[in-house]
Amino acid sequence: MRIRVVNPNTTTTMTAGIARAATSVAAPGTVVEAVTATMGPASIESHYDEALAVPGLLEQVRDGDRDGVDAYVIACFGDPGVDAARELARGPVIGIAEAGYHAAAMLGRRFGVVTTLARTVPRARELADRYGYGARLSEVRACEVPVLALEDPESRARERVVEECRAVVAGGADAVVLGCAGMADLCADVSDTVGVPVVDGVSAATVFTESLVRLGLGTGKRGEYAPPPPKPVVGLLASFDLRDATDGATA
Ligand code: 2AL
Repeated sequence: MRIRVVNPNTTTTMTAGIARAATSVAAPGTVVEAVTATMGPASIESHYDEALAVPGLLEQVRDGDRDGVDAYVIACFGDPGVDAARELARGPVIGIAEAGYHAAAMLGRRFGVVTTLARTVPRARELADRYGYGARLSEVRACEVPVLALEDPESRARERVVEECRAVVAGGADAVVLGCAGMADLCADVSDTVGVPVVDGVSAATVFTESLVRLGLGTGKRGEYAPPPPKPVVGLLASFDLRDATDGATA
């Protein structure tokens, strides 16, 4: 089984951490392909960044489906482009917020999230509503460490994440979801320190996609997630024209 874990930001050191997390939980025989978007922002911490990250991640899904990839993880906590990716993929596509929330909701009554910058808090809440977990989400707290600074020991990221996780637990949460793919490496250590289940969405999404493939289940292709209607795409995005791929027409 091939699972493509897409880092939709363009920072390869972050992809390496994502690959470690995904590989460490994958079953023997599962091939985890961690890939980095070839275009887009270095990190994703605004709606603008999210929008710019979507073409790069769709390229990875489009090419993966052509090459026989079985399932996809979108490894950014804003779950950018997940619906569009589902239109391109036959297999399952799971975002890491989606996976983290589903896992946390099965581990306790209420869960909280610790994200990077405060400006990403509303997006984390919006996604909880979207996935049906609004009433189970106790709070979303920000550690105020920018995404790429998570890798910098001088940012004291681990301490800041632990501090915010403790505050989430003090607020009544039974479990905590880490709100950034760049926190995956911290997860086991933070969980031991904080004393409640701490969920890394990258690992959760990896095993969820793996399970769905093992069950023989893929994205439903009859309605909303059917392949997008082919049409001309021009300008910088011309390579995203799907007409060659779908009906052999030329541009
Ligand atoms: C993220 C993430 O997971 N990857 C990224 O570049 N930004 N999330 C976040 N809350 O900042």
